[in-house]
Amino acid sequence: QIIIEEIKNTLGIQENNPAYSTGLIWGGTANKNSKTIYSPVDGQLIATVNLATPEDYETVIKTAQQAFEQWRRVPAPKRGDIVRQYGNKLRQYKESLGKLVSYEMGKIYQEGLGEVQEMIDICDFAVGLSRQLHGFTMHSERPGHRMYEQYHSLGIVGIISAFNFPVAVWSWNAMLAAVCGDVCVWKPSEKTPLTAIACQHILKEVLVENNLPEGVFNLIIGDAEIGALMAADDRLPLISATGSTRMGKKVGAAVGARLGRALLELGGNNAIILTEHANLDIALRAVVFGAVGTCGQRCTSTRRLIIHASIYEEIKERLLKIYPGLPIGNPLGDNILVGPLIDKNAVTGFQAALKAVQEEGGTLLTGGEILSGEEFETGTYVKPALVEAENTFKTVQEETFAPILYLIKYTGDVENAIAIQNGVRQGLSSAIFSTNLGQTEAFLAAWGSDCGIANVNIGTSGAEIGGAFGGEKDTGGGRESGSDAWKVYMRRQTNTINFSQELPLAQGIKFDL
Ligand code: UN1
Repeated sequence: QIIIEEIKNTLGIQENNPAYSTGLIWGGTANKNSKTIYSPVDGQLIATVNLATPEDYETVIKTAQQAFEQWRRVPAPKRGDIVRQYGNKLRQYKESLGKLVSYEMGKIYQEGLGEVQEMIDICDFAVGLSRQLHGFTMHSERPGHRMYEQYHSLGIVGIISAFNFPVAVWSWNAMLAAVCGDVCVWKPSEKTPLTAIACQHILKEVLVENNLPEGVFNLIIGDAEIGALMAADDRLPLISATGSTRMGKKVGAAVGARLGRALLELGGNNAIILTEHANLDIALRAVVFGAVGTCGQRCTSTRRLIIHASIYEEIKERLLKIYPGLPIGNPLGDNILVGPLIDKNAVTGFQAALKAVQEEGGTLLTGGEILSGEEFETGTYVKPALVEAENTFKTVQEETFAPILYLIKYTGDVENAIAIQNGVRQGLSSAIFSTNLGQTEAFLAAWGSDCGIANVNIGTSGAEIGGAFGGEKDTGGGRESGSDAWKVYMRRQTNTINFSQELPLAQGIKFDL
């Protein structure tokens, strides 16, 4: 309760001061269209939120449409200035928002702060970008002609985000969309609506201070029904969705059926390759953080460790020394590395995967237990598991959103390790630890890693915002965040201008009139 009060006060989120269609009742009781939010940290009821109805959805879209007419006329650098102000507010609220992320989602406070830092970083990036929405100019083949291309705002961007990065992934999308002149409608995960509401309230301050309509950034708290409405709605030219491959296939199909644009950031099955030339001290740090950090609930979490046979036993022994002593506990506590899983369903999924992989012939080396006792009454704290397995096992082929690390042995050349790494349906993040240039370059070659992210001597998780983020195959192919990911939020137009007194046709076509 102390945490809730503190968060309420510092973030200024008050009851009956709803963001669009979001009735927030602190500690209140549920009515038929509401959802109670309990913290995975201590099982306390944090708040109750009303879920939007299809009528609420219509209101939100109308509000967004109106705001778009105003917003797309604001010069891009001025839009950047609004994002700059939001970034400054986030600096001000960093600790309290980071704490709320930690309390509502369960990641450790350090990671909660890190998540808000990602938001601040993307704001800074977007501010610079607002003066760099460049197109090319081209030389026309015709005399007295000139060609260029320009990028225009697209419209309403639908953002469907997941519980594990409840605010950062939204901000990657929303801040780029904002400088691009789009308005957005954000449907956060139903599991983590409060962090979203907090972000909306902080944004509202900026919008009010600048006399802009709140409809530039819309929030809708709803269930899968609202997500389906968004995917099928041709008033939303772009849907950016983060979550499971199963969800992404549905969203992608619905958006594709109306020829809309979908930016999908879906499941990963990320591997680290440890060759015989790896610096094992740095490698183990990356492996442990990648596998157990965020309790294995990042889409970039390390799920497979592909180890050269010559160092396999040493790695196994070193991990077996580290795993039993991992600091697991209240993520807001000091020196904790592993917090809880998001809910009991996730715990069931964790245990089911461990059972299944053992039935397939895998060996559970350590972990897998649900912690009990005073600090762990929620039943959401688990011991991260290490499993010896084969890459071809069905369970290993799937993404289980929990801290399970599969140890897979390879022999011979690094090409064999790369084939194992690529031998899954997902293609998000990958890494190699090696000090041998031939091996690292083979990993980065066109015939190397098939993932959207390929790192050398760095783990699979924890990407910086400056690069484009996303992956191939079942990961969905979308790219968000840095580099030129902004282009998907804009429509591209090619302009040919004739300043001569003639009308020559392209390709030299002649005709008489
Ligand atoms: C996600 O899990 O959906 O690279 C995003 C990382 C973070 C983002 C993860 N910067 O691990």
